[in-house]
Amino acid sequence: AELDKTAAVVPESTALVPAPVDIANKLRYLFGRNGDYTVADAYQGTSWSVREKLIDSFNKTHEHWKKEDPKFIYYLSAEFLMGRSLINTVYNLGLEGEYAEALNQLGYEMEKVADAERDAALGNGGLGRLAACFLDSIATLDLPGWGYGIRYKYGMFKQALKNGYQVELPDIWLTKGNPWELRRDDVKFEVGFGGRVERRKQGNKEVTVWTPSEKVVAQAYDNPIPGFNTPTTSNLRLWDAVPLTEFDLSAFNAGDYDRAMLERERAEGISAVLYPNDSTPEGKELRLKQQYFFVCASLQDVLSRFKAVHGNNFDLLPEKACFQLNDTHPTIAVAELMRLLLDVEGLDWDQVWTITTKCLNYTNHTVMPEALEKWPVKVMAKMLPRHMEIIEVINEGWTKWLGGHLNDLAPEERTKRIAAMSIIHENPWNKEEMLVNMAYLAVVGSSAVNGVAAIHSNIVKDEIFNDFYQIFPSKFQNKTNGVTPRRWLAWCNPELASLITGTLGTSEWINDTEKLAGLRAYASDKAFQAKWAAVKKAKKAKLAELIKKVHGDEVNQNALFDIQIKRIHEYKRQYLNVLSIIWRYKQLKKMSPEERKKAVARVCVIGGKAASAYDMAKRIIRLVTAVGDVINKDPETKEYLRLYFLPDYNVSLAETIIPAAELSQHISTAGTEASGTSNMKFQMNGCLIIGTWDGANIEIAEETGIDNVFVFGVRAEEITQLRKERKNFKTDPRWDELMRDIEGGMFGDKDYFKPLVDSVNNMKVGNDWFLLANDFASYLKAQEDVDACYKDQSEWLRRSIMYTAGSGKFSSDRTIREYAEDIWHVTPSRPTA
Ligand code: NBX
Repeated sequence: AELDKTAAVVPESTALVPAPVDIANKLRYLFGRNGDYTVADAYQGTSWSVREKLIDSFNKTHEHWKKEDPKFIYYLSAEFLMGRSLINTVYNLGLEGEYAEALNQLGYEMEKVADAERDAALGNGGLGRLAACFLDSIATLDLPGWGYGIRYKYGMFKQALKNGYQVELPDIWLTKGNPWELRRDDVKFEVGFGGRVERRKQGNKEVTVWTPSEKVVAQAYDNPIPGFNTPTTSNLRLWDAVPLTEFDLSAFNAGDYDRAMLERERAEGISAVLYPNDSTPEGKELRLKQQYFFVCASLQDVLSRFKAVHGNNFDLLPEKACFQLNDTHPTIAVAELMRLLLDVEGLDWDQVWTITTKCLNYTNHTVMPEALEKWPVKVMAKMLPRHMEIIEVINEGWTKWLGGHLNDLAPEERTKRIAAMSIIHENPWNKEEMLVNMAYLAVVGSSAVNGVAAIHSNIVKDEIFNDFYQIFPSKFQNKTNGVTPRRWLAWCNPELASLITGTLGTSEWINDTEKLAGLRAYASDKAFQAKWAAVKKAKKAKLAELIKKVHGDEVNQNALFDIQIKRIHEYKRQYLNVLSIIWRYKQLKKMSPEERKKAVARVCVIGGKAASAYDMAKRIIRLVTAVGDVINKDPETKEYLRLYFLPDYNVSLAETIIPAAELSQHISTAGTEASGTSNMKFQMNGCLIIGTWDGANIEIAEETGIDNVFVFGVRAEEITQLRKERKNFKTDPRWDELMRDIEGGMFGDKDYFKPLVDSVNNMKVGNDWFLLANDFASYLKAQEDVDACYKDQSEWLRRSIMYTAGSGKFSSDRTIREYAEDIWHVTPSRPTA
């Protein structure tokens, strides 16, 4: 008999089950718990319950997109630094009332429950977090788009302190399961490595066949991304590497268990761990494998969906799909898309090149020359022999075309220019070795190339890729970064959000941050300032609680909370910050108790991870902790100055620190920080900025009012000359004094700090590359200006309000709208609610 199909229709998931019951059900049937819950249980029950609402919304969105078949943007990124999901999901879906109430009924507080979640830390820093903010905006703006990346088993290492030194611990984040992902057992692709390439005759056509010597399977996991205030829920598809066959059964049967396990380990190794380096490429074969692994799976996935709808009409591909390369990490996509269309689909070179370059776009995130990825031809030829061939052919065509294009140059000049622009070139440090310059491959293979802040995009055009810019000026664009105002203001600072909403009479600013400008009218209003100050005070109390928990110290909550949080790097100059703190300490020591009472008290916080192999960065961390150990114990000054290093800086910690900050430091050497994005998060939360004329600081100052920002230091245009002259630079006597203090052991560990002192003083080896000494005096002066301003609380509060009011531009919604219009050419497609 016919089955009654209607009976099999699943009801609207949990829609009819009240949330408290549903949470209890999840705990009972997924975890076998019956009452007597812990907070961790409450988190599990809540998130597995919320997950179902998320999946409903995800399914509706994707049914709609399947029907509409709009053009999609695929954001290819080796990193997505998502942080926690519970609060974000509940708030973005508008379920906060329901779940807060449900948890109350069960005897829990949403905030405490949310704290039980582990961060998804599949990224290093700015680049990875930017990708996460972009996904939030893509979904919120109803743009058909997905992220594609790697489901690392171990994310960014956890940082602990041992006697003040950084130690790295593995981030085992998946042990308790992950309610925010869906394994797609029907979405798997083979990815090959190594082997050989042959030409074969097929009829009257010659075809190329690549036979890899090693194969693994990419298994898809979907991570639904809820938009805010919209029915759209988008997707982040992450790939896990698994062996082709569960076991080599013949080996297993023969009792050769080691060999049976080997393939599994080799495969799983590919997606096992995130490389913890945020500025220098690893150069390891496994890293190249990771890059190819996720790019290959992602492109196959997109092409298979395309073919299901459009068959072999590949000329249509650029109208249906475009890919954004998040820095050079996914650049092998240029060769892989070529390979798939040439060898698998059988199209011809010219057609494939046109399609490929129309589909791809590249974002550069750094100006550091050492950060630009280059892979030895040897390594690539061995691991990806067909791709190496394709890159060689691309480069032949490119250099030949260049030759024609540059034919009015003198012959030697022309040869030089072509060599300088060749995708494959000699290693300048080892003439024997040839390298593939991934950035050049990305520039040549893309339609658009962009930097991430106005000054950075100019450096991209005028310096890093100037030769290319001269030839293709219209390829180069600027897309100033932004951050999501949901996570970074509304959800992490609900107290400030509700004050803003109450004052503006609408919460529309959460979708339209330009509306924050309405706060300018209240900046000098004493009653409003008092409310604004009360919010800051409450957030400072939370941070003080955290400091107490980590360091056991009570801090003066009336002190100025002064924060620098970001990866530890010489160019970001945490060292300069420490020097000014030491200077402040010494001044306090010289004062009489009466004079001290008039000084502005400060609680300084520094946080950030050092790449495991970055020796100098680790010494900087130790300097922070060593200086803190001395200062924080000094009975004469500890009321007025503290310095704490907060370990394991991550997204969640940032959500606590940023709302509490009154002053934040963005003090990179001018021209080195591509953009910075925490500066935007601080600005949104009414935190004043002390910073150099660098990255997005410049645009933030323009929007906030330049007089409201503490700007110091030399300008980017001066750097080259100043580096040349640094040997003859007359250092400030205060600088010399501080160097003697550190060298003399004022903070102990003098041998360990010696290389730090040398790094900014030993001019014989061309040191102080980041020009700390040059900016030192103007930095101290800017710090005095900070103190003076803080003494006038009304002026300080006025500025603080002006920061939030001026932050409208820095929503990632604005950034994504610009990408969508100028680069991707995708338009919104919203499912019906
Ligand atoms: O990208 C960062 C820049 O330093 C920031 O100025 C910028 O705001 C941010 C977003 O555009 N770059 C960055 O975070 N790079 C990396 O994380 C990175 C990671 C791995 C790697 C090289 C760089 N191999």
